[in-house]
Amino acid sequence: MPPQPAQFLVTGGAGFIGSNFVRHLVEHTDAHVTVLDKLTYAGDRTTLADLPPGRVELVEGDIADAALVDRLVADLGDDGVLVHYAAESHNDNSLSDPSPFVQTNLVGTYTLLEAARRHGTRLHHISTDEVYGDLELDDPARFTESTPYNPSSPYSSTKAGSDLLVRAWVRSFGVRATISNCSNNYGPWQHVEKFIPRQITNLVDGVRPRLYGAGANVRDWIHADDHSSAVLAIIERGRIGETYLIGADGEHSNLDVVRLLLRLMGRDEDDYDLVTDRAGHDMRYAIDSTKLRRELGWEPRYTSFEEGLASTVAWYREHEDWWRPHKEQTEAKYAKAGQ
Ligand code: NAD
Ligand code: TDX
Repeated sequence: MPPQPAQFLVTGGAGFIGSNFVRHLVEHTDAHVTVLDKLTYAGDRTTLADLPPGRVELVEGDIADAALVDRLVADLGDDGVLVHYAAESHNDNSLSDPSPFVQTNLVGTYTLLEAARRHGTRLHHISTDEVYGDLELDDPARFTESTPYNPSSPYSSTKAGSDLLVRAWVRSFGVRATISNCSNNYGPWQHVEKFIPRQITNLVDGVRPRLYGAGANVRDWIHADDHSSAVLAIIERGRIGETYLIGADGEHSNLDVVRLLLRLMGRDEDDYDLVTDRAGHDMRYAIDSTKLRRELGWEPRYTSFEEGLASTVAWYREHEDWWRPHKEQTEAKYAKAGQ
């Protein structure tokens, strides 16, 4: 087994999945973690507040700030790893204003790559299955590492562009990077703008869940803890220059998810509203994670979606102080869009 890195720089570590990875590092390694996060509307200092200050340091700043990034990457030293989660991450926002998506997802990633190139730093880039576009509901195929890129939205196209920059920096400049493309994550600490937390917190407030279109679209759900264990496996044992798809065989239609949430929260399963569909709404995502499982021996721990969702509902019930400050403004945005 190769030695574990002693230092990590995690961009976007105050967001949903990045903070999950920081917790995973604190629990499963002895490494010191520096988080670089701009603390946009999606990043919250309180998400990291309970972690030991000797292990985790939060630096507030922008991944597109070349001088700051250069200093932090230089400080990582020879055996440090840069793990890049920071992004504008919400499709609906990318439809109303694409500009921060271009700036953070493309220019920000470029800035990190240039620093990794200058300092010879190992980089892992976090991406999404949305770069592959979408599948028909009855298509027997799932996405693999060789599926052609075909993104649909300003969000997914800027993520696709960031992946291509990483590939080019590996090939042209020898940057030591890996990429992972993961399916839809759920779990604690996810912003209330996203599908599952939005519906849970609506139900806490006595508001009916909101399904776009007919609710037929399918997402492939994975618990964020399983995403984190896969990323650490890739950092520790993955091959440089390779892409790994991360997924846990969790395909469900949005309607099925809403019905399950209604049942788990003691409500009638038909108690939802259909609202204006998302423009260009991808129909279905599905990941074939055979390469990751065979090559690195990774397996998800959450094999029951219902159990994972039930523990997520319990978390949101217990952590209202964390999500409440974001709820009203988020719903006001949706109301404007008829959603
Ligand atoms: P999120 O929106 O919850 O968190 C993003 C974090 O990045 C926030 O803390 C934000 O403050 C920070 N950030 C944004 N712009 C920044 C900038 N310019 N400089 C520094 N920090 C900045 O997102 P998430 O859902 O946790 O997603 C994290 C990563 O995982 C993204 O790269 C996303 O594309 C990818 N991903 C997400 C999912 C999912 O289901 N949520 C699935 C696959 C891949
Ligand atoms: O209120 C809603 N009602 C609804 O039906 C919301 C917010 C969403 N939806 C639908 C749209 C999607 O089909 O639910 C599905 C999931 O929506 P999001 O949570 O917005 O996720 P998605 O667009 O699938 O993208 C997510 O997964 C891939 C993350 O936000 C991305 O960052 C990640 O790359």
